[in-house]
This record gives sequence, C-alpha cells and structure tokens, in this order.
Amino acid sequence: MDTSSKIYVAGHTGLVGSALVRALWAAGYQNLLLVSHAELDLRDQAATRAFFMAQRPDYVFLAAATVGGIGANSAVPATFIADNLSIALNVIDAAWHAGVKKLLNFGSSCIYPKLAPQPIREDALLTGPLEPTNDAYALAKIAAIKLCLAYNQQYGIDFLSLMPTNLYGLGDTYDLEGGHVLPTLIAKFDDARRSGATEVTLWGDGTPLREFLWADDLASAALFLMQHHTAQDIGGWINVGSGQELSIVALAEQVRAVIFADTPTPARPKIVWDTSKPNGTPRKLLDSSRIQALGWHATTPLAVGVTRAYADYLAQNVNV
Ligand code: GFB
Repeated sequence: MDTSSKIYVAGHTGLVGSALVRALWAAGYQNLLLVSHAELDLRDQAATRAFFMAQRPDYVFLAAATVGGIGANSAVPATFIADNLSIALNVIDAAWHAGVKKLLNFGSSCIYPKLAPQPIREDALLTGPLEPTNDAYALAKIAAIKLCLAYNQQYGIDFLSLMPTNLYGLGDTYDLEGGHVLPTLIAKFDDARRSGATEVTLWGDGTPLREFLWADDLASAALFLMQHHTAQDIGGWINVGSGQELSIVALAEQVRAVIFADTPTPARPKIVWDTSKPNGTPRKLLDSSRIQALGWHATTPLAVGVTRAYADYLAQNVNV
C-alpha cells in the first residue's frame, strides 16, 4: 500500500471508520474513497457491486456494520444478523469482482464461545455455544470471517479479518438504551450530574468482566496489518485487545470518578443495579499475544481514554 493507493473505508463515519480515516490521513494516505450511507447502502447488492466496479479501489477497510450494545442486540436481532450478513457478503464479493488487492474485515470478540477459556485465543472460534444476547450479530461476523477465508482459498486473494475487543472512542454513540456500556455510562452519569439525581441505575449485577480498547489504537493495528501482513501469515483472523480488563462495577466507579471529579465521594450518585437486565457473557478478555508478537501494542490507558471520551461527549452535547 503506498500513499497514492485508492483506499475505500466502508463505514467511515462510525467509531472505527472515523478512527481509521484519522490514522490514514496522519500516515500520509491521500486518496481515500469515502461515501456516505445516503449515497450508498451496502445492504443493496446491485448498488454495492456497481460502486466497486466504477471506483475500483486498491484497498478496502470493511468497518461498516450495524452495531450496538447488549440492549440493541437483544431487541433487534433480525436487523443485526440481516444487515451484517448483507454488508459482509456484498462488500467481500464486490471487492473480489473489482480486483481489490487487499481487504481488512472487522469482526468482534463476541464471535467466540460464551464460556471460552480466558484469555480467548483465535483457535477458540466455533468450539462452543455463543452468548445468546448477541448470537445473531456474532453469527454474521463469523460468516464474514468464513467468507474471507473461502474467497482467499478459491480465488487466491488476500482478505484478512481482525477481531477487536470492546471499543470506545471519539464520536461514539451515546444511546441510553441501545449503546455499548462505556459510552452509555458516560451519558448516564453526565445526566445525573446535570439533573442532580442521587442514583444512577445500571444493568445486570456489575460482575461481568470486559476489556476496553481505544478506537484509535484499533485503527493503528488495522493499518499495521494492512501494511505489513497477509491473511496467510496471520492465520486468517487475529485478535486485537488492550489487556485492560475490569468489572462493570469498577468501570462504573471509574466513569463516575471522571464525571464527578470535583464532587466529594460521599456526594456522588449511588449506583443501583437493575438485575432484571442481562449480564451477557461473564468474561471476554482477548489473548492478543499473536499481534503483539508481530510488533503491535495498544498505547492508550483506560483512564486517559475515559477522560478523552467524556470531553468528546461534552463537545457533542454542547446544547444539552
Ligand atoms: O457493551 P455492552 O452493552 O455489551 O456491555 P457486551 C454490557 C455489559 O455492561 C453487561 C453491563 O454486563 C451489562 O449488564 N451494563 C451495565 C450495561 N449498565 C449498562 C448500560 O446502561 N448499558 C449497557 N449497554 N450495558 C457486546 C455485544 O456485548 O459486545 C456487541 O452486544 C459487541 O454485539 C460488543 O460484540 C463487543 O460487551 O455484553
């Protein structure tokens, strides 16, 4: 990939896509193909094929997806499986037809079995049942890995997959019902700060363990893989995590400490656990030793990332 290569970032306005665009610009890549959802619906096979044949990008980052937290995954599983299967099939097939040199497909740590041995290695894929709250989404993401592997095998091409752990970052979706846990906690505690509420209600019992990765760190991993590795030398798909794991209780306390930094601890809102809401998978820590052995490491500590994410939330919500 050289700086004049034509690079299509599918999903460039999302959390991952926008981080990729920042990383690509910073690294000197100038020929980025960025198309809004209104201009191209990747769930439309004919439109996607026509776009690829007309534009013929050299490289593709497939970061377009229908995503959400445990609430959205449970509420609209048909949307999650149908949208993500369509996007994966349409983009991967069109990329092959258009002669794309290399494609990097983004998956998720939820592809692995609910009770996979921890930390989760790449070879845990399809060794046990999935977590039911997000199995529809996970199956679409597993299908996308298998599509890349099958196209590589049959057509001799180089389409890689990358499995990130739970992500957060700039431009996240701060949706109280459908969002991922970290941005939702920011929105909930900030609502309490503004309203003076004495309690904040969170989901489940707070015991699940999660690992969090700053989206710009993921973008650096994606660029590194695209520049220096092939599907064959990474074994088809590879985990990308930070190793920064904590319980949802500890995460909530950390987010509360950032948002109520100027409030004495006893005056901060109390956390109430709504155990009628799901916990999801008990633990989801990726084994990222393979990408680390290749030379990539995450660099953003969670405390730094949460502070930056909160500043970003405030900037997005100046009129709240
Ligand atoms: O990010 P999240 O929604 O999804 O985190 P997963 C869920 C964890 O945070 C559960 C707890 O243990 C929830 O019980 N939690 C506590 C909350 N309060 C809240 C809250 O207000 N909102 C939310 N959302 N959670 C996702 C998958 O699983 O992992 C996605 O649903 C994706 O498909 C992502 O794969 C990586 O981490 O459980």
